[in-house]
Amino acid sequence: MVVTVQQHIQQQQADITAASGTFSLLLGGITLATKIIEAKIRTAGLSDVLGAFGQTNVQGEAQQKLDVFANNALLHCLGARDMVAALVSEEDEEPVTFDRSPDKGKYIVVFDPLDGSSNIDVNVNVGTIFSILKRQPEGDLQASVLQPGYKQVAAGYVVYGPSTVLVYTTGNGVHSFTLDPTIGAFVLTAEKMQMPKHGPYYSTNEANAEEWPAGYRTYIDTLRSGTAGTYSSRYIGSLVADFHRTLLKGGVFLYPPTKKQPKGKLRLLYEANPLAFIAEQAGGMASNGTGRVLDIQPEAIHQRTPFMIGSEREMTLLAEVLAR
Ligand code: P6P
Repeated sequence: MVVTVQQHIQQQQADITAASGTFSLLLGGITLATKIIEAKIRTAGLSDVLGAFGQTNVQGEAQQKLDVFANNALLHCLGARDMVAALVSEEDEEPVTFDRSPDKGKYIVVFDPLDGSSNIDVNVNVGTIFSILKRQPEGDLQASVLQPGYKQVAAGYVVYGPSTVLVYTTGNGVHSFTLDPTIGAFVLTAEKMQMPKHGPYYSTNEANAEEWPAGYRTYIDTLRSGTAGTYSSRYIGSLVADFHRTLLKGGVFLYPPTKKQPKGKLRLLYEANPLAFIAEQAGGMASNGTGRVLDIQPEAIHQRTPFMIGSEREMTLLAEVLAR
């Protein structure tokens, strides 16, 4: 008997808010949007959705047509759910808010609608990343958006690849689902996933190496030397795909600070935090080079962070090398 995401959520006992129908409905908005996105991606080459949209987003990046499509799908599917107080997207400068009372609008969803979209034209995996926060009783809505990652209620991603896989956690382990196109539902394929304590891959854009602080060059040189074990380099250039491999096979992904981007390239709220929550729930680790990603107090919704994430052994060695 297949188990869908909504059924799985309702089986979760760990967090009553996660098991409640409201939360299950909320996740249903995300799975619906990602199925709409998946259907468009699958036929991208056949319809006029490839290439640039002709505008830049708040990040100053050229929006791809599918970025806009994916963003609109999530805003539409989630905005219609009355438990949503606000939506924060990589594509929108400000949060989209809804005039709902705090007892109704209980959740804030933060998302990167289509991460790695520049790869879509060459048919490389892309993904949707999401993070769910509870609206705080005190303070304004902005204060509820800028919560540190350890306060996430849930986090997950969908990787659009040879198959479409959704991975999520509500703090009670990491679980994965595969989209079954014959029934149009994400079906449970793995529960309580564990990231290997060690893995044979390091994943980083080595073209930036001369711009990194020296400790990161020393670290990668150590992995390449064979003195810490045998490693291969794997870099897809699509965060969700590089992380999904790291979750399943182990190893380490790094996007260190560079001279051009001393605060890092990747975004804290809707890239680093959700993946860090998943990694820690699976026995892995996530760091900004000086501390735990999930402990960072956000100051702005689009702020960036240096981002290293992976297996216990590789992340422990990184901390040792950076501390020298
Ligand atoms: P670079 C894609 O544009 C992205 O935001 C992530 O998906 C990916 O990990 C990173 O940027 C790749 O950046 O500088 O190596 O091309």
